[in-house]
Amino acid sequence: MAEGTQRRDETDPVLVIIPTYNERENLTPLVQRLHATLPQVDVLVVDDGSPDGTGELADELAAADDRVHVLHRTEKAGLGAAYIAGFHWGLDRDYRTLVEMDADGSHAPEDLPRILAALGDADLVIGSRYVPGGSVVNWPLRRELLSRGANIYSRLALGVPVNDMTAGFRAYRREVLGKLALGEVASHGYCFQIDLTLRTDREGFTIVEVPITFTDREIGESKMSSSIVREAFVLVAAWGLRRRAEQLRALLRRLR
Ligand SMILES: Nc1nc2c(ncn2[C@@H]2O[C@H](COP(=O)(O)OP(=O)(O)OP(=O)(O)O)[C@@H](O)[C@H]2O)c(=O)[nH]1
Ligand SMILES: [Mg+2]
Repeated sequence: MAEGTQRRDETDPVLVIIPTYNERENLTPLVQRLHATLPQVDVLVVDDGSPDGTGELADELAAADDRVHVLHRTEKAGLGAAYIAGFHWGLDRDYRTLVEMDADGSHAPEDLPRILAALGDADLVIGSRYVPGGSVVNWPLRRELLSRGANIYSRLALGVPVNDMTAGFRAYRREVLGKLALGEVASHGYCFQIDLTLRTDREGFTIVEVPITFTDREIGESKMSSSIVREAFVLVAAWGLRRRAEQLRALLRRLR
């Protein structure tokens, strides 16, 4: 664990950030499941003006429950921008832990207590599909190969010792997000997760992976697209080259 960060206490306030775009049918059961598992956590829904009325539904949930909050954004600007806005919202308040979770039911709220417990010895805990005990349920082979391939590629290019860098179920200590230059983050799709993992590692924070069971969405449409895959491919290559150049420069300095 990085110096200056305090150990997590069970009573530390937790904010679960859920980005939504057309998740009307998924949101209510997910929030219910979450609060059945962890009654004390707060939820922030970050909705990008979903045409299906997810934002209005989130407002109804918030009106009925003090633990639920909503951030409305005007247009679909990608997962990354939604999370950055959610992080700022949480950092402006007194939350000590900020959690990322998809709205589509792929991330089981029942796995969250183990993720939070692991934060006792780490600065970032990633709910991982690709460590022993982790698994993926109901994904078409093509989708799983894409995800596994993206992770192998990222690990080789970046040299970060994390097996599931694209994972979107994770818990950050506030100190980590406070230290990262969030204003500089420009990645949008799942590349955002790789981007933040790399930045967290570069700052010397401790990253731990906890196995989770990831289940493919049953309702609603995936927002995965070829442009999201392209973005990750190009940006990871650029970051990898920069990281290798930094390592080479450090080695040359030592040899001199
Ligand atoms: N606010 C906001 N949320 C988004 C945006 N794109 C995706 N999301 C949400 O981010 C989460 C992950 O999106 P998914 O469509 O499930 O994408 P994915 O998990 O990469 O793809 P699948 O594996 O096919 O589910 C879901 O809760 C989406 O509703 C966006 O542009 N804005
Ligand atoms: Mg999904």
